[in-house]
Amino acid sequence: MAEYDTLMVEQRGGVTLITLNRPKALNALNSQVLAELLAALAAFDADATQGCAVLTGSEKAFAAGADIKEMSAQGFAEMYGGNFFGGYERLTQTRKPIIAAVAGYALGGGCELAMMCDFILAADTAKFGQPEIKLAVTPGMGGSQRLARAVGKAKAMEMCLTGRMIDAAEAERAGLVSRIVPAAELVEESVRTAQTIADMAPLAVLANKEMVNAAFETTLAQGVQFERRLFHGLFGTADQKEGMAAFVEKRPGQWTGK
Ligand code: CO8
Repeated sequence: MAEYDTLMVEQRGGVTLITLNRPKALNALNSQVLAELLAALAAFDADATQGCAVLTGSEKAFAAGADIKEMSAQGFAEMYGGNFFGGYERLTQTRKPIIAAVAGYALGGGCELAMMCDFILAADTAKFGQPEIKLAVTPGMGGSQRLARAVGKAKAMEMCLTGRMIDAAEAERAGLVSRIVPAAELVEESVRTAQTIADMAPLAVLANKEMVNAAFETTLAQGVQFERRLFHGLFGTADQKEGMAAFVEKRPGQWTGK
């Protein structure tokens, strides 16, 4: 498996565990992290033995944002001309699911990175925020858009305009995270959840991810139509035959991914 400077990557059964590893900078995201993360996720997506990824950080910080030291001296020409961090959106094109396992700070780009994953499991120590306004800028990796969709206008607006952080309990109430886990169990529980997904029929996993994401891009009628077409399409797979036969025969399904 490839070695990275800013990430640790390991496979646990069908789960790829990716750990951001810039502890001295609280996992601040720079161009190297971006390049390595995209490479690690591309390798995960292409590996037929892997069914779900977990992206995590340290106990203190999932990621404290984009690297302020890397950005501070840049001008408009470098940022706009070089499409600074523009490649990050490619992360959302990963076809298999990615769970963000967040402990400690997920701020600015760190919160945005977590929201680009398919769902967030939060440690009870997690803190989410978009503090860019305090640096006289704004979110730049989709935060204003994804936060507004996740928690609604009022809370997103307050968070972006004041930079106020929310804790795990508030994040769960607001619908930003799927659930809260004790910090000491975060990685194990996230890997367990990811393995549950990795054990499902692979084509059904891709289809479920694709159709939930379609809810954010289409009208209700188009989304429902898209769902029905994918549902119909899965009846052309061997795994659908196996899954329904296994239910009737009261045994676990054996998937071929076909
Ligand atoms: N960038 C660079 N270095 C950082 C960052 C960061 N975002 N966050 C922390 N660090 C560094 C600190 O500079 C410090 O380094 P050193 O020891 O060399 O001084 C080290 O990490 C430890 O940090 P602290 O001493 O500050 O630790 P504390 O426990 O006192 O505080 C905080 C923790 C509250 C998380 C604090 O570090 C903090 O406020 N960090 C900055 C948070 C922030 O403002 N994030 C938003 C950044 S901007 C952004 O993310 C924009 C995203 C969009 C970009 C896309 C462009 C297209």
